[in-house]
Amino acid sequence: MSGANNTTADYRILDRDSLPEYLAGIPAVVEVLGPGADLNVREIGDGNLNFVFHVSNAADASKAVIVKQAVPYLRLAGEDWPLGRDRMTYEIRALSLYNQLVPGLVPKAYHTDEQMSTLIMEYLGDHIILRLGMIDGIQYPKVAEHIGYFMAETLFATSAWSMGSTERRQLMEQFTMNAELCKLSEDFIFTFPYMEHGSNYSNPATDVWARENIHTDSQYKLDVLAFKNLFVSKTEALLHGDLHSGSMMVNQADSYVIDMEFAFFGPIAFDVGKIIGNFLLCCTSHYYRSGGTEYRQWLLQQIEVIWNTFGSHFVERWTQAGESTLLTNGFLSNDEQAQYRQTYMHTLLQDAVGFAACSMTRRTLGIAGVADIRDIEDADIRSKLEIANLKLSKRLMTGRKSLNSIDDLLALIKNFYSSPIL
Ligand code: ADP
Ligand code: SR1
Ligand code: MG
Repeated sequence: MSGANNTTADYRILDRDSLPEYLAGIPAVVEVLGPGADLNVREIGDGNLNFVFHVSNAADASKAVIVKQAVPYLRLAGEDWPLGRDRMTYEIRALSLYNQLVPGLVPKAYHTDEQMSTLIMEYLGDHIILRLGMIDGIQYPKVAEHIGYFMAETLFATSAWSMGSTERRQLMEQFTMNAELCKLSEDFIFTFPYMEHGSNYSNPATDVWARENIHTDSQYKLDVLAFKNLFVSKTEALLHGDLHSGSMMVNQADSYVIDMEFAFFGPIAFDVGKIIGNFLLCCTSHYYRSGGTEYRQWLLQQIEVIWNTFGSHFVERWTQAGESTLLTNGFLSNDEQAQYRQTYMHTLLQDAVGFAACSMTRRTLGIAGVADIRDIEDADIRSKLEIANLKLSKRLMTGRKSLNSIDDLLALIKNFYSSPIL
């Protein structure tokens, strides 16, 4: 089966009252929660799209699961904005593949139900959303390595450097029709935030700045368009598709990647750039938040570790790979291959920086903001931080082509932050 084709016949929206009975019919879940147990059910979803329930044994809270269900609308916008439930089928497929590729970096799936658009998975009770930890200025010693490793393993393994032509096309077919979520990204990451649009967020001083410096900057918008073109046309690897600090659950030792419903075959640089952009959004917020200089430095170091871990693992996998769609014994010498890999990684960094720039602007001007900035109550402070993020986005976009290394990127960022932000 290629596209997910959910029918309504077997679908109903679950709630606190109906969940216990639904779960009682699923042996794998009964095994986790305990047979015949009284259940406590809480809706804990804080995301933009779906409903997420924490369900636990009333007598023993250590026995718990997470139930995530897609509803036929965009939660962020309300029931008047229809959105197909197919997204859960793609999340189920991606999570299943990730459990093979990077077990221990994603939650275990206990049960999946495409007709009900439901995923029942491991409860990560000892972990919190990375974005919330970073807002509070908490350092996580392993998270950057985990993110870099996750990207290297998943992106290399699903690329044409690793897979044979036919098996790769079969895998691509499993994700090609994640059309509605790709369209959301096309609209909300690459289009609406750069123009007047009814869905955009509004903060008066930021709106004025955006009108004068974003909406009317043809070169910047043409650059964004070029990245939108890359997004829709470069089917390089299976992307997570929404890899930001809100899609990571962490503690001091472990990190888990969640929420892979946007998975599709796209440009590797998109996943890499999105996560970098989100660390920068947080860094800017700490010119106001309590983390201060030390935490801002830590955030920038993490960008370096993410890139270096990603780059070294990705290149290591590539160097060790056997024959694949793109690797043919005897076609290039070892020296030619090494040279090519270097050029490839270099371009990937520049493209990741372009995607980071888009990510920063969409989270600033578009409907779906980030709590790092949007939760700051003082509109004047918020606006100064927003404008700083927009300026940094523009600086990244114009400067990306002269970046030869991660050191160059960090130098550009530090130079930007050397001017007053507030
Ligand atoms: P959405 O697709 O709507 O964005 P998410 O997958 O991001 O939903 O989940 C929303 C929230 O639910 C997360 O921010 C997190 O707080 C919680 N959550 C999701 N999965 C888990 C899990 N496996 N364990 C614990 N909490 C989870
Ligand atoms: C309307 S776009 C909603 C956003 O929320 C999701 O988490 C993705 O980031 C998406 O772009
Ligand atoms: Mg999501």
